[in-house]
Amino acid sequence: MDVRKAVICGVCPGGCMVDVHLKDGKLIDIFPHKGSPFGALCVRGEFAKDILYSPDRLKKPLIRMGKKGKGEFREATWEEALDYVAEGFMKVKNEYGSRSLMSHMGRGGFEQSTTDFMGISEPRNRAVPGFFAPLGSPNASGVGSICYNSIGIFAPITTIGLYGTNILPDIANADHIVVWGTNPITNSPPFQFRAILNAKNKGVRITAIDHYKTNICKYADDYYLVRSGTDGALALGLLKVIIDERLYDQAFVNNWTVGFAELRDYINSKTLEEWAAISGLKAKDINRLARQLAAKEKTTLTMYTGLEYSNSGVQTIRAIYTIWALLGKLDKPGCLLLDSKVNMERIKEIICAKSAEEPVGAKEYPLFCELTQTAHFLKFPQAVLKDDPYPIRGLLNLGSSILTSYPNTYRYAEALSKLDFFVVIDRCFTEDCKYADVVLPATTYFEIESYVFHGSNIKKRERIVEPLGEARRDIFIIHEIAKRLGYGDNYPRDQMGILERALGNKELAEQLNREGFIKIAPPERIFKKYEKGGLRKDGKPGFPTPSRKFEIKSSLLEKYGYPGLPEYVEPTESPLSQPELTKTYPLVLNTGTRIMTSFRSQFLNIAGLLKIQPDPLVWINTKDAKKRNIEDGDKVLVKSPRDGVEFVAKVTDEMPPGEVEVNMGGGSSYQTESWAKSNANRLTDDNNCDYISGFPVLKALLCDLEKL
Ligand SMILES: Nc1nc2c(c(=O)[nH]1)N[C@H]1C(S)=C(S)[C@@H](COP(=O)(O)OP(=O)(O)OC[C@H]3O[C@@H](n4cnc5c(=O)[nH]c(N)nc54)[C@H](O)[C@@H]3O)O[C@H]1N2
Ligand SMILES: Nc1nc2c(c(=O)[nH]1)N[C@H]1C(S)=C(S)[C@@H](COP(=O)(O)OP(=O)(O)OC[C@H]3O[C@@H](n4cnc5c(=O)[nH]c(N)nc54)[C@H](O)[C@@H]3O)O[C@H]1N2
Ligand code: SF4
Ligand SMILES: [Mo]
Repeated sequence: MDVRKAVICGVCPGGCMVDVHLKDGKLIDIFPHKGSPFGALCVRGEFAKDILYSPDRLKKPLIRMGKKGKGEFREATWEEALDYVAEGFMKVKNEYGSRSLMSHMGRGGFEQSTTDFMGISEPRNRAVPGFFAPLGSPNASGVGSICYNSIGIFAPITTIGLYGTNILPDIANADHIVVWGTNPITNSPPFQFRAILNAKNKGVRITAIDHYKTNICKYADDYYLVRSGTDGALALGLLKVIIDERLYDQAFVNNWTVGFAELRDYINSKTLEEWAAISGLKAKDINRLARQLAAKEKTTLTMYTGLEYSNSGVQTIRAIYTIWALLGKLDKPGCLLLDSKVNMERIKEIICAKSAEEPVGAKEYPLFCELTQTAHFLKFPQAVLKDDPYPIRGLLNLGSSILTSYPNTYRYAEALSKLDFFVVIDRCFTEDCKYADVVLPATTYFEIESYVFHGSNIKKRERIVEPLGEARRDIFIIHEIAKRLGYGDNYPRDQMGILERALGNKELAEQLNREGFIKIAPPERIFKKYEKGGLRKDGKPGFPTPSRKFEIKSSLLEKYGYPGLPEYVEPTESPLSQPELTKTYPLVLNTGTRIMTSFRSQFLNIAGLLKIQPDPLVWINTKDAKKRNIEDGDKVLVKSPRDGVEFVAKVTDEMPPGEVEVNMGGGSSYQTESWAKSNANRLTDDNNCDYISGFPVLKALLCDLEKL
């Protein structure tokens, strides 16, 4: 038995440190590496060997033989497949122009080096600004069209001037932790939950805000259940109490904010009872929560996807930041810490043409395209099917299962089927692959050497096993395609090249390669930097916004024609906005809360994990179920105005009356039968989006249930 200690888990990008047992070069078992704060193992990690050796893994390049959608392919050599890929894309370029080429990267591109060299969701100065940029296409896109950017870019940049990654909950020093629209228990990696657990053991108060009683609600001292998609109204109700009761930090408001008076006027357009009624809470609960937020000096906040998928998700998140600002809880110990990250140097010149064209989606979501410098993938179908704003004809998709992840599956399937040339790089034969011209097999992280960041430290990722079949590392596949298109040098071609470019210099790269670990002491923490300088590039005091203030009223949003204040918008498909439709679809449909056993569409073919949760579930309240004659474990049809999809009922009072929650991720034929037929995104709508981010409203729609 070969035992390897303190290596990085290779199942997901989480970066947990584990010990592995190997025999004859094969992974046998995996354990958490005790003693390290990053030594964790989630339930999926426990099934690492089944995931690594899953018979569903792609092992050879495939070239399509039959009609699109049929799934008939032949195996090819890498040389043949890569030449064919380059030819296919060049043909599209020659026929329709460079702008007709698009790239898209999903969750499967989150291995650190893939993200660093292909990543686009945040301006990183190591990455090429889009795979087809050197040919002159502005159309790089990614899963940031549907995840993270509202919380990571749009809300924080328009309010505080920083990226979300630079606004950190100081969980270790807090007296009160608010967990809002996120579930650190199921969401992996498990580090944040551990920190919360430690805090709880020290007696720190935990408050959770969700749309149903999740397991983090059960851990919390208090929890509040809102009607899906209405957190904006709750936040404004809290702000009303904070302002009416003068709980705010007067000096901070005077010196460091713009828009306070306008916000107060806007909030007073409704009574507290009215704000409360919209969100499904009582005025006295909002009053109590506001007082609790103000009471403790060290109140911190963690929030995420539960807030991103409503019609005003960006404004909701801005309203929540405003609560912390008014309470004077920014950049103080135990509160929300602010950082200004210094980008690493770029050591390699990137070949890149600046396109004169606007990317797809710039017309509808100009701020999205400006701040991310990418195309909006929600507008991909219309570009293919309607040539709007111009035709997209070629797509390179790395690590995304588009047909299970994007709303209105049929429309995306139609778009994929109409492409002239479509290439998929994945580990499994997803539903998307059926429409591909070429499918290229990617390695798991167990099969590659790389690096991960643990706080400010850098750890080398060791190769644990040799690549399966002919699978190759993503960034090398990308290098090979780029080489054939004339710009291979944009991407590293070997391990040292990766490390040198990633770390910004040769010495660090050699050190990491030699020692496996580089400790970099974080800079000494300075608090209240808005008073002293340290947040802005010019070194002056203030926030890095145009006004130098915390912008309750955002000048950037106004510049783009959006309301500057964090105004509330009722979900456009809700019992309040559509009473007629509600007669046919009386339940609020929420989709996609994380489950521990899957990772979006992934692992729904792994027997051990499926034992824990075999079927895709729809959670429904006991009374709502009884009305429909539904019992726990029944097969039911979930019907939305778009389609009907089969799920298995979980009848429980943990789901409040009037709300349901369905699991997402199903819909690929390599998954087990019950998941393969249950694609939640057949129920969702690609035309119902947050007006700023263009994120689809995946968590505030209408539906009904029928027993099958
Ligand atoms: N209705 C509804 N829809 C949703 C959501 C929701 O809550 N509700 N959530 C949204 C969110 S938050 C997100 S992030 C998106 C996720 O959208 P996707 O990015 O499509 O996420 P996954 O389903 O995880 O698909 C990842 C794909 O990458 C492959 N893969 C994994 N690792 C690698 C790798 O190292 N290399 C390569 N080449 N491929 C790899 C996997 O096999 C899988 O096919 O879905 C969104 N869609
Ligand atoms: N095990 C596992 N881990 C994952 C993933 C996975 O698929 N599986 N996906 C990864 C991805 S792509 C992402 S983006 C992150 C996301 O990480 P999280 O955002 O933490 O994901 P969830 O656990 O779904 O937590 C979202 C919470 O918001 C709640 N919620 C839904 N609608 C509303 C609402 O209207 N208001 C409020 N207040 N709450 C609401 C949901 O019930 C849920 O409890 O997790 C990552 N980690
Ligand atoms: S979260 Fe789970 S699967 Fe991901 S790296 Fe950590 S242990 Fe592995
Ligand atoms: Mo996500």
